Amino acid sequence: MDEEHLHDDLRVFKDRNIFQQKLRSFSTVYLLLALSFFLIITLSAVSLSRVSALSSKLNAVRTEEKQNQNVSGRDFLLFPCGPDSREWEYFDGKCYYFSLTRMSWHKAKVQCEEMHSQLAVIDSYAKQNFVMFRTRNERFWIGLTDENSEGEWEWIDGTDYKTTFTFWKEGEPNNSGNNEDCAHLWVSGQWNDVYCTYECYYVCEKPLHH
Ligand SMILES: [Ca+2]
Ligand SMILES: [Ca+2]
Repeated sequence: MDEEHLHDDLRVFKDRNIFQQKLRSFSTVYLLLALSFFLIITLSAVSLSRVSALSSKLNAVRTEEKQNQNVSGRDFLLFPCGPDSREWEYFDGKCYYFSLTRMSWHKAKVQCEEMHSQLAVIDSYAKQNFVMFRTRNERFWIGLTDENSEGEWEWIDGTDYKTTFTFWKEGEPNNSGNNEDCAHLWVSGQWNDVYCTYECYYVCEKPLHH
């Protein structure tokens, strides 16, 4: 072997060595890349599962809050006819509306109907008691009339007048001037008949779950 050959061999060996070194460093880089990729995937998976666990916890809390509001929430307990409205008051399974404006009996009847309710039908002392404390001696229409046949009083929802509670003022109904066919609450919540075009306040009622 001459010197030149030896030199060549040495160069090939060197080149090989360099190639192997490069290969090794490449592998290291790839290995590192793969490792970081794996790490990123794992971390993302962990954080994703944490986020979803958190959000499901949050949902559970929210549902619980809603349930609390429905079951024992002060708003719904105090205002079953609607916590966002001061117009309707709750009593014994129904919601009542006490008008702030005056109008004839027929207009009042329509007003109640437009609010998916009817003029109040007072069929018990408990209900009378509830209504009279809120009408405060003012005149308020109720759903009672003898328009169809003089002296034959009828509740607008078909409740039998003859067998149910009444609370007429003494001497009423008197059909004064032969023209009094609509009933309203008055002083001490007692009832009076007056002409139907008279303008006074009115009480509407509707079931709690309409
Ligand atoms: Ca009458
Ligand atoms: Ca009268």
